[in-house]
Amino acid sequence: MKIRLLLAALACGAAALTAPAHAQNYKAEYKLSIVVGTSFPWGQGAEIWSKLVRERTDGRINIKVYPGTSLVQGDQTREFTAIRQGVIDMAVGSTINWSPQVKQLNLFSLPFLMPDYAAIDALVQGEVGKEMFKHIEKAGVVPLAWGENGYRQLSNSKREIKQPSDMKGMKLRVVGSPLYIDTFTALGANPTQMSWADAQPALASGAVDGQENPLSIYTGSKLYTVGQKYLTLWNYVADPLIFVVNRDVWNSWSEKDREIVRQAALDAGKQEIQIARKGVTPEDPSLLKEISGFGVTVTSLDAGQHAAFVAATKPVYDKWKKTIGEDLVTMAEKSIAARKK
Ligand code: X2X
Repeated sequence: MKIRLLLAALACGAAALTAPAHAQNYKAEYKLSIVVGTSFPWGQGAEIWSKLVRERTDGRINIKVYPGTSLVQGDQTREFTAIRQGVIDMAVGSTINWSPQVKQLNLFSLPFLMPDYAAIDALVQGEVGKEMFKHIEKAGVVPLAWGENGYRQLSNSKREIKQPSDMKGMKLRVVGSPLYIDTFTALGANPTQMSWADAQPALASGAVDGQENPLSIYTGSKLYTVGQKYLTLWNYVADPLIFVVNRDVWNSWSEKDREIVRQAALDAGKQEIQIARKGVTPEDPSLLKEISGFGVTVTSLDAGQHAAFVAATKPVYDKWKKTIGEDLVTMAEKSIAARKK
């Protein structure tokens, strides 16, 4: 009896010694980076993740959301490197912004690869998603879950765009990867790369004629108030979001806390995807109605018009298939062909 009590006391003592030692490695606050504000679906996903982690760890892991990619002065294509280096602890980031460092992420920016939401799901929730996570892991960051920014639609202040020739010479702001420069050059436009922070004043001053972004960002940023009165729905690319943690931060957490953070990311990602699709799907086009209400000309493409855009960008697709990796792109094409609609 005595021995058992003694052993129990020793065990408690050992736990008491290790527990505070571990907690000491925890930071008072973990910095989580996002590009847009917390009112956007993207930002809501980050807030949900933070809240779930705080609750489920009883405050051991306390996350603060930094919108506007402010931890890298708005330079969103430097975000991934900053996460790897530990300037940023965590992020919910777009595949586009991280594609300069992880070239495989350009997959989602291949023009007209993903024809519908089932195709996006088939990629991120399937084999391709797992493969992508291996590449991110290899690049030095811990990926946990997928979210979604969404199908990127084209807006401009000049004229209705129904065919590639309507884009001739149009100055369009694009982000991130040189793949976007190639795509818009192939379409006859005049693309210029800049951060989202710089894009908004450039649209307001008329320095650029147009841009491409998901409708939640178009409406959330009220781009119709800065002359972006023509909107073409062409679903040419969609950018998923990825919930990640810096590797050293990840390793500093207990096994139990890592599991909590991972599960919270999966839960938040699932919710975020639902929020991101609200009002912009064929089943629920309510956001489109709202946009038309602001005097915006909303253009949908018929099959022939769509085919003209696909044909014009086909050389870009073929070129980038090689850069991204033929095996990975073929895996994606097969996953999409086999998707459940
Ligand atoms: O900069 C953009 O266009 C945005 C906000 O959609 C991304 O960060 C990819």
